[in-house]
Amino acid sequence: RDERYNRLTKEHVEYFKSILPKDNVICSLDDSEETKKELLKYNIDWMKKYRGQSQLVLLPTSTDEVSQCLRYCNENNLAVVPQSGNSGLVGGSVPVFDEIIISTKAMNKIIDFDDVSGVLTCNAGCVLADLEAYVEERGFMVPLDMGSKKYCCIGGNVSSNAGGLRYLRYGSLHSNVLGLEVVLANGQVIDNLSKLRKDSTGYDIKQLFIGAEGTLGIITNVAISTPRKPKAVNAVFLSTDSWENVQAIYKTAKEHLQEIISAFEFFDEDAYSLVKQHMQLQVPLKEENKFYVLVETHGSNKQHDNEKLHSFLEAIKTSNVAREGYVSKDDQQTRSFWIIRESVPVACSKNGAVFKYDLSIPIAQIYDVAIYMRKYLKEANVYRPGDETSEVINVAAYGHIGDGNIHINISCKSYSEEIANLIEPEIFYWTRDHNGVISGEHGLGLMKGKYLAISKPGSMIRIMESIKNILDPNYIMNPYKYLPKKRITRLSD
Ligand code: FAD
Ligand code: S2G
Ligand code: ZN
Repeated sequence: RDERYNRLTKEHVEYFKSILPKDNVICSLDDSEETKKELLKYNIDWMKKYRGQSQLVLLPTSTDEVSQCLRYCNENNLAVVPQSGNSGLVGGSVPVFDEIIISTKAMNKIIDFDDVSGVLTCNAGCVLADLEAYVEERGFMVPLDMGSKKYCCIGGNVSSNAGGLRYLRYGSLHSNVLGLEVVLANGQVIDNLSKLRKDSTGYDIKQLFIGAEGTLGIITNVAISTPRKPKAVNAVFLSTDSWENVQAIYKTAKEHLQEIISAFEFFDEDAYSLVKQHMQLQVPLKEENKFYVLVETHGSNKQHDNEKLHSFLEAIKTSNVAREGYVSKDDQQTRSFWIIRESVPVACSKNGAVFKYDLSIPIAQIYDVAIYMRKYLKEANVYRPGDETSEVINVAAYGHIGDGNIHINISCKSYSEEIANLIEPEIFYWTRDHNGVISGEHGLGLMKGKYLAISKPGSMIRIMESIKNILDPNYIMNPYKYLPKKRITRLSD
C-alpha cells in the first residue's frame, strides 16, 4: 500500500454524507455486518480473482457530485477507483487496497436521442442492455455487444475501450464515441459532450479517456453514434478441421459477404469441450470437430443478402473447407448460435479458476499461440490431458478472428501463483515476438499494467506518464494499475 494515500477517517465520511444522498454512501467504518456484505459486492471482481478492502463506496447522482467527491479526494490524498458494471476482467475496477470506490451506478439516465443522426446521449452508468433496448425500440442498435451486456455500463465500456462481438462491422469506440463529459481528479469538468460526427478543431481530447481505465478521470456522460438496426440478419454456424480452413472460410466470407458481414467469431475443440461439459445447449452438429465458426450478416434487404449468402455457401462447398454448415432459419436460431459462442467464457470459468488472455496477433499466426501454450504447459508438466491430477485442466482458444483478437483461457482447479508465474510473462513475450500486443480489448488493469513495456516502447510509456502527470498529478485515480511504478522494463531503450 503506497503510504502517500491517507486512510479513511470519520471526518472524510461525514463530508461525503454532507454532499451525497444518505443511501449513496456505503461505509463500513461505523456500520453493521450487512454493510460489510454490501461492500463486498463492490470489492470483488466478476471473476472473483481480484479483491479489494475498500471501506467506502460513493454513488454520486450527478456530474457536480462527482466533481465535489473527486476534488475532496484530491485535496485529501484519498485514492479512488472509478467503477461502473464491475465486469472488467483485468482487476481494473476493484481496489488493490482500501481505495475509495466511486460508482456510476446511480447515474443511469438517458439524456436524449436524435433519431435522424442516431446520436444517443446518456449517463455513464447506463447498462448496455438497457441502452440496446432503448435504441432498438427506435429502429437503431448500439454499435457494441458482449456477453456482459446485462451488467456492464457504457461508462465502463468506453473507459475500457471494449471491443466485443460487433467490432468487425461497427468498429471501435474510438470512432463511435462522439463526445464525453469527464471529471478530472481536481474536480474540473471537461465538457466535450459533442454530438458532431466530424470535428477537426484541435486535439481530440476525449480520445485520451477512451481506454484510460479510470486512470485519468471519471466519465460521467457519453454521446455515441448508433447505426440503424439491420432489417436482415443471417447467421451461419460452421465446423471445420484445420486452422487453414478457418482462414479460408474467413477469406471466402470477406469476398462474398463484404459489406454485410457483421461478425466472424471462432472457438476451438477445447473451448467446445467445456461448453458441452458445463452448458446445456442445443448445438446443430452431427459430429464434433477441431474448429467452430460463427458468421453473421447485417443488411437492409433480406433477398439481396440471401443471394450473397448463397454464393458464400456455394464457394464454401466447392472449396470443401467446412465439414458442416448451418444457416439460421430465423432470429431465434440466430440467437441460439450466439448463445453458444457467448457461453464459451462462462464455461471456461466453471472449472474453478481461469487465467484469461486477450491478445491481438496478426491473423496468420494468431492460433499458433494456443498451440505454443499447450506445448509449453505440457513440457512444464502442469498440463497432462486425461490425467485427473493435472493442474491445468484446459487451454481454450476463441474470439474475434475478424479483429485479429484471440482469447486464451487456461482453466485450473484453483488459482496458483506457480501457474500464473509459469504463464506470465511467457505468453506476453511470445505475443510480442509474433508482432502482437498483450491486450486487444480487455485492457491492462492490475493484471497487465506491469507488462506494458512488453508491448509499448519506453518513449511511448513516458508520454503516457506525462499525460497522467498533467491530468492526475497526485496519482489518486486508480493507482497501482495500467501505468504502475513497478514494471517489467524492455531490454531496449
Ligand atoms: P467496470 O468493470 O466497472 O470498469 C472497467 C474499467 O473502467 C476499470 O478500470 C474502471 O476503473 C474503469 N471505469 C469504470 N467506469 C468508469 C467511468 N465512468 N469513468 C472512468 N473509468 C471508469 N470485454 C470486451 O472488450 N469484449 C467482450 O466481448 C467482453 N465480453 C465479456 C463477457 C463476459 C461474460 C464478461 C464478464 C466480461 C466481458 N468483457 C468483454 C469485459 C467487460 O465486460 C468490459 O471490459 C466492459 O467494458 C466493462 O464495463 P463495466 O461497466 O463493467 O466496467
Ligand atoms: C469474449 C469474453 C470475456 C472473457 O467472449 O469475446 O471478451 O471471458 C470475451 O474472455
Ligand atoms: Zn472478446
